[in-house]
Amino acid sequence: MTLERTFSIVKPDAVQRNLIGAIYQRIENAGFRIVAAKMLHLTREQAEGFYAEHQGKPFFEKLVNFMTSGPIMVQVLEGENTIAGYRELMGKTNPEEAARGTLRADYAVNHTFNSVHGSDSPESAQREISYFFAADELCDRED
Ligand code: RTP
Ligand code: MG
Repeated sequence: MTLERTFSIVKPDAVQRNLIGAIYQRIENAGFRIVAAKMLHLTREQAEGFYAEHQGKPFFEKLVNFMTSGPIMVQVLEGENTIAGYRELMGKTNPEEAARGTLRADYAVNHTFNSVHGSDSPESAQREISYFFAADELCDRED
């Protein structure tokens, strides 16, 4: 079995509504292991750097304002096929298009306040994990 890691955020709208535990439960029920986690309140600079690929898009300002509006939980998930599998668990960006039973269908408020983030490729997973975590903050969960 090849273990794959992805980077995940519980966004400010979900932290504010006390949904950290519910979302962690769904992540663990889906078979992913949390190997690192912490709570942060992003600065504008951190949010702009994290979402650099979206700079210049019409929703960029709104996204940065949202992501700096309150604390978030950042975590690294490990398991089989974790990048694609966690994207599937999240559902589509816009909750109106997200499949039933996905995190966004169940928890997102709208297209921007959509409760969770997950890396979209191995390259972004690596970049995003190292954006927030040092190598020694990731725990070995192979058991
Ligand atoms: P994420 O990066 O947060 O996992 O979400 P994603 O891949 O599904 O969506 P992406 O296209 O990367 O967009 C990043 C985040 O920007 C906000 N957004 N708002 N039209 C809009 O109002 C709009 N489009 C995107 C969402 O918070 C989205 O997750
Ligand atoms: Mg994305």
